[in-house]
Amino acid sequence: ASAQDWQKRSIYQLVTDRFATTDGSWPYCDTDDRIYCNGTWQGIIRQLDYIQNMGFDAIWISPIVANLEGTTGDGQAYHGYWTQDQTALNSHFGTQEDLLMLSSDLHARGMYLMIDVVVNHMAADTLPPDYALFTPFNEEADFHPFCWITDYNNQTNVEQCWLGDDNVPLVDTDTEDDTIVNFFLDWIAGLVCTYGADGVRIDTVKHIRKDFWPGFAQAAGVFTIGEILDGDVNYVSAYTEVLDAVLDYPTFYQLTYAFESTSGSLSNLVSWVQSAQSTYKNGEFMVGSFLENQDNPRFQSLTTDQALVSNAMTWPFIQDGIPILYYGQEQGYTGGNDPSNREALWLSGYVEDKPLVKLVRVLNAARKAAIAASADFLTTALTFPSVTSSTLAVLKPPMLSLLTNGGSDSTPWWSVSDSGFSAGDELIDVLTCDTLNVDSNGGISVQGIGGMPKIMMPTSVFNATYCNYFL
Ligand code: ABC
Ligand code: CA
Repeated sequence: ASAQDWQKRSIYQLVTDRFATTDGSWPYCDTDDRIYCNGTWQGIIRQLDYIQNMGFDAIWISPIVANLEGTTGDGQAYHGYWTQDQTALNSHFGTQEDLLMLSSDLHARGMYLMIDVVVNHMAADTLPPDYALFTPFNEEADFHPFCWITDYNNQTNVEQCWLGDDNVPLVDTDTEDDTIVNFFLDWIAGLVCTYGADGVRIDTVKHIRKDFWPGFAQAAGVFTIGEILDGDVNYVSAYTEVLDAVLDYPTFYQLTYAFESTSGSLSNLVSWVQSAQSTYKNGEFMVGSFLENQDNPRFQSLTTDQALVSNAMTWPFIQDGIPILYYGQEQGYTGGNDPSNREALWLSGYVEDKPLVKLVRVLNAARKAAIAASADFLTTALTFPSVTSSTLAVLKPPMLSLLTNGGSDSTPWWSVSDSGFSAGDELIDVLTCDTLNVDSNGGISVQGIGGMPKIMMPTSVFNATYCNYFL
């Protein structure tokens, strides 16, 4: 599927080992142990209703290829990022038939599959590594000479030295070598074709020279979204030129700072977003927008104020890019830094009758309704018609979202003089089903309760039955 196809989608990100088991059992899983917990591709198939019921129409699964076996000083390779054999599947997650079945079951539901891939490195459990353990490259000369990354301001150091640590060095592939480059072009084409992947999430993009990526993306032949773990818009922006899309790390940081407490800065969030809109190749349209992922502390490890949580969770669904929700966020998981943020989802019981699960469902419904109602929704850049120290209005017609970081004790007022709607239009808050009419000057003024956000849409475009789900 193309970048345009993905723009309409909403992505559920999951760690295969932690999402669901083949037989539906709920094995003990302590994140601190950093070992495999038995989640599988068959388990994902078993829980596709759970994902689809929330309104997601795409999933991003953790890496699928064979990883180093056994227990290292940093635990086991349950997350899938420690490649040992690029040409075999990780048997902990199932067989080739299982993965093919996942792909075809998704497609039968009209859903997309995104596969996570790692080109930058292979993983070893000794230093120096035993190169003979790697497939297909099994010689020292296939990798950059050993040096740890020590200087993130030196791009050559970032690209040609190694990530990881003494326990698990991430042995840096020589992506300057044509034979290796050509292998990866064939490899990604084959992977996408074999497993019917509709998109690819690319790991450690900033650790490989930029001009490697256009050819790789072309060989993939489907939507590519890269991980550039950096908070700086200008740094990330360069990669918007070489891949279809980037994970929106700069906005992620500002979103977190803005809503993790009642004193966060909403105006910083606004200026970062505006800067990305004007700097990225396709503005903010070609980004993956997220509040949580496998590398950062979950939002609820920073605050458990449910109003702040609800406001922050709303953002990815009302902005210009593609929403991504990391599994477990909807169940209110609170894990901190890696490895605590990779809790087993079965421990939640996959309960759907919960506030945040319902919030996600209505957020997806609102976004889908906006896309269906307006041909321009996906190509109209959001604006901020009102910003105060604790309130924010985000306009992306036919959606006007009202956010606040006042917290659950607050009763915010939003006054938006230019709402983007016409005088007299009836708007519905999709989170409460409350309605109001646009005033004679085209503005609205509305008070919130309990610090909760509002998403206002014309009554004519939002099916009010979705509000009932939320109540
Ligand atoms: C393991 C243990 C951890 C332990 C760690 C040292 O080793 O589990 O408990 O703390 C995989 C596993 C991890 C594992 C690692 C290393 O491998 O999932 O559990 O950690 O063995 C991707 C994936 C990630 C994956 C890998 C490796 C890469 O999303 O899940 O990890 O394939 C760098 C990379 C980034 C990578 C990330 C983990 O490390 O760039 O691609 N993620 C700065 C640097 C970043 C750096 C980041 C973290 O620190 O600039 O490049 O990311 O080390 C902002 C700045 C940023 C700054 C952040 C911290 O602050 O703007 O620049 O990032 O304000
Ligand atoms: Ca590298």
